[in-house]
Amino acid sequence: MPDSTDSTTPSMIDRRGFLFTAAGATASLATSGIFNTVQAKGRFELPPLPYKESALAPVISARTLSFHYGKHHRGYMNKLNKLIAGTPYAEMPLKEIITSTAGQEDKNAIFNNAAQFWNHTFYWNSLTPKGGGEPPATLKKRIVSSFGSIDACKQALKEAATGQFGSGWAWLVREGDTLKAVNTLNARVPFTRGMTPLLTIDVWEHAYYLDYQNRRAAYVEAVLDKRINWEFAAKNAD
Ligand code: MN3
Repeated sequence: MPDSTDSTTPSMIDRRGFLFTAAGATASLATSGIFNTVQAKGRFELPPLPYKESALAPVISARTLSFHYGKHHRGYMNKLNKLIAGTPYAEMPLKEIITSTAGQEDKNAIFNNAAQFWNHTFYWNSLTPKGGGEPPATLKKRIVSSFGSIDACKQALKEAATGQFGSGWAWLVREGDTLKAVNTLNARVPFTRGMTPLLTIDVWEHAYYLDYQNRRAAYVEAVLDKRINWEFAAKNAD
């Protein structure tokens, strides 16, 4: 499925956003650690999966993960590396490439591949073999204050996921002091709109079609109940 035009309005980078450098030396946000190895010598490299390809089964099969990580994620990275070779983007941190190309028609290809490369790295870390269950206490408190209950938060995430027409992503985000469930189309990211992502669920068909066919809701429910990484979300909420 081709990516389409991104019309996200570019905005400031969240002050607590990713500050990792090309060398991966500076990081103000817990999640930035997961990106530390992705850029070296002007080329991005595929960060290792945080678990084995079979570790999320049966919720997400090894076959799905193998294609999704090995073909899709790698494919976005390869295209990005080709597109930025010999340009000033080759010297930029990934997040800066995304924020500086968002909403620019003539930079669509770079935006889409850079954002998809970032989104997938964030997605792998949003999942964990022993996921689901109760969020850590501090995050739980914030969820309850924003949504009313954990179940209501999961329901909002499910609605964001199933309500996304076509390809995209469902996200738990922090905007100011409030947590929200939002979705984005195709490659788009919440941080170009001043929202801090806490976790994400890929709702492109390639994320679930081998395991669930057209049943996106069943995939999202299983992920939320058994594989969602609340610890990761908690680290990103600060
Ligand atoms: Mn995907």
